[in-house]
Amino acid sequence: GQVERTLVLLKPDAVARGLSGRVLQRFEDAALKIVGTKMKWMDAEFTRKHYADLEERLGPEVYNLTATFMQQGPVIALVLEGYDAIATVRKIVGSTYPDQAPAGTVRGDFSHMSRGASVAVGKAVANLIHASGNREEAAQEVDLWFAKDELFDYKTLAESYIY
Ligand code: YYY
Repeated sequence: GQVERTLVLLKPDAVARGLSGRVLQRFEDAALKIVGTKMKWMDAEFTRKHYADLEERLGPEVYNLTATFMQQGPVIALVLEGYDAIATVRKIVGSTYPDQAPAGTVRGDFSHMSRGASVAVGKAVANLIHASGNREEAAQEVDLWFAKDELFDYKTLAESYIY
């Protein structure tokens, strides 16, 4: 592994439910460093760019539900940096479907909605967080969401112990 940057979104359900602080705490506790952050209310065009491969991967129905879900309120975007940050964040976040996410993960601990429930009400699964899936995705997503001068280099106190 090595030091990586990854994009995380606190989705509209996380922001609206007032979970931002507690979720961010988990990332900070794992020595992930905030190197960029902003709030944004996504529109249809930006959602398309963010989820560029989703329609192809999961079909138009899932795409449309997810796009609607992402635009129902503002999101908080974060770029997190750390050792194996991409995999570490995914581990902290847990599986896409909250009922398959173990206790101890953000989705496992805070999500209300199982996959079955989301299908039953015809909505996207409300799973609180987006996190880049791999290096290529992370590079694309960080680039889409943040300009170079919105990302910061600095040392945390923990870094002087770890590295
Ligand atoms: O990377 P991750 O967010 O965990 O899953 P993706 O397969 O990229 O799907 C993106 C997003 O779409 C997911 O977080 C919820 C939504 N979604 C859904 O509502 N129902 C599905 N069957 C699949 C995905």
